[in-house]
Order: sequence, then C-alpha cells, then structure tokens
Amino acid sequence: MPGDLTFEPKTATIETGETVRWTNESDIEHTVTAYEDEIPDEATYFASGGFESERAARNRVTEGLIAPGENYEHTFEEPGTYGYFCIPHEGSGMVGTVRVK
Ligand SMILES: [Cu+2]
Repeated sequence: MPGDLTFEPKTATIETGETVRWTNESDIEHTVTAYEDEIPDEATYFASGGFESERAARNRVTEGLIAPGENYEHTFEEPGTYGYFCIPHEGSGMVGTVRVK
C-alpha cells in the first residue's frame, strides 16, 4: 500500500548466494541500509547507494534513496542473519531481516 513504512516481507529467508531485490512500491523514497553490527562478521556491508559503512550511508542519505518504482539488489554470499533499515523511516520502525541459510 503506498505510504506504508514497511519492508514486505519483513523477514525473508534465502539460500547462500541468492540475490534479494527490493522494489519501492510506495510513492515516497526509501533506503535499504544494513545495520553494521547486525550482519555476520565475514559479510560485506551493503546499502542502497553502494556505501561501505553505515556511517557513510547515514551521512549521505540522499545518495542512497530509492525512488518510487525503482529497486535495489544485493547478493548474500555469507550465511547468517542480516538486519537492515530505511534511514528516513527508522524512527517509524521501518526495519527488516534477511536470513541466509
Ligand atoms: Cu522508508
């Protein structure tokens, strides 16, 4: 539903090596930004905008925004649990989890 501040599904379970594509089906901009301390130690950091750290993603938020109708993809090469959020809507609880088996 446009305007909903949620990731759908909130928790996704995939196999190692699979790619997740987030598509913005709302009418406002969002980010997909990993929590640096909520990904496996060996995992590569990920964020829309291609940032290498959560700090960089937060500092340059406009560069990571995903416009309505656009998408962002990330391939998960390490098993484990990954927590991520949307920077503009973190305070509204726009968070999600990817579990990689
Ligand atoms: Cu958002």
